[in-house]
Amino acid sequence: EEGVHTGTGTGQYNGTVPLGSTLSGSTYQLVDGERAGHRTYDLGQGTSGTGTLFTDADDVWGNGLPSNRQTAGVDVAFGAAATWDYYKEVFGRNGIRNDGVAAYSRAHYGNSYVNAFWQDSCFCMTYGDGSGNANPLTSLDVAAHEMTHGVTAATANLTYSGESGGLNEATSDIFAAAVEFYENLPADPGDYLVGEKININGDGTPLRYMDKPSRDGSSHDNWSPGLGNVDVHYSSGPANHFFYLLSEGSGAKTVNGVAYDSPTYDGKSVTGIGVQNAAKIWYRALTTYMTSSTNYAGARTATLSAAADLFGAYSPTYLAVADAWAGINVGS
Ligand code: ASN
Ligand code: ZN
Repeated sequence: EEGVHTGTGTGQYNGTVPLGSTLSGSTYQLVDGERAGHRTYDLGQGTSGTGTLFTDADDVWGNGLPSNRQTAGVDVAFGAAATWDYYKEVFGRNGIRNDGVAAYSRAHYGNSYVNAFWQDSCFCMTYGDGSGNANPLTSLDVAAHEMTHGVTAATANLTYSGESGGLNEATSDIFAAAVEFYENLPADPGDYLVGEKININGDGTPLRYMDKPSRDGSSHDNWSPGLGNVDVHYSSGPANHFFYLLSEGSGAKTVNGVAYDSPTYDGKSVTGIGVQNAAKIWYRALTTYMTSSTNYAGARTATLSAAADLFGAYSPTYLAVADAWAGINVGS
């Protein structure tokens, strides 16, 4: 009958997943009736407007291959749904602005466009098809990263330059990892890598590494006085490193089959508290204590305040937060 349905889709990266759809007349639309009506559009290689809403006759979407136009739509619609569910189920957050309103997603932006982006102006996310239009930037971590830019804008509103810009970028990478772990897809289990599915470097390596961000050749591992002059996608490194240390602890470790080896600036060890506890602390810091001008020192005090609220001042978890900041050369 008309209205809310749950279809099935096969994405390029997410595997076969459930998808919220809506039956209108005899056609299913990629409109997620269970999540405030989030809509997924096919830009058809255009770069403006909304193109066409994805529609389908049988509510079975995509085939896992980039040659099928629906495949990218499956991955981005699922990414938006998973991220919506994560914020709602873990934090009680009702949408990006906590106002119950859905954003929308646009796939197939431009030609061989190698990026994805969030815009507050349209309250929407947009995804390129990547090199050769065959490596779309539509993985779960990329979708969660972009959607989290909307959450950051609606909360701390960290200015997108200087140290606050690095913290803004790190916030998107942090919740990208948290969503991946929470969703635990067989096709894309949780990791502390960013963009490991999209082959953006052409050699299968990820875009960013959280255990030791300098593995990408550009990101910084630790805070230093000139960090605010670094591109925000590289000055995010120390905060990503903080989050890894807090989640998993220092040293060598394998998680879901991926090997990490996280050093500390001060040479002292950090004991991990688990990714979802670390994410809870970052979320409370972001939404309660950080402001548009928060820098790394301010992020330290914000997360310590959040940890005190959630776990108790000077609790083992609070002390792990302090140790993880010392591990990236913030505080002592
Ligand atoms: N994909 C990039 C990001 O989310 C787009 C940008 O540079 N803002 O950071
Ligand atoms: Zn970003």
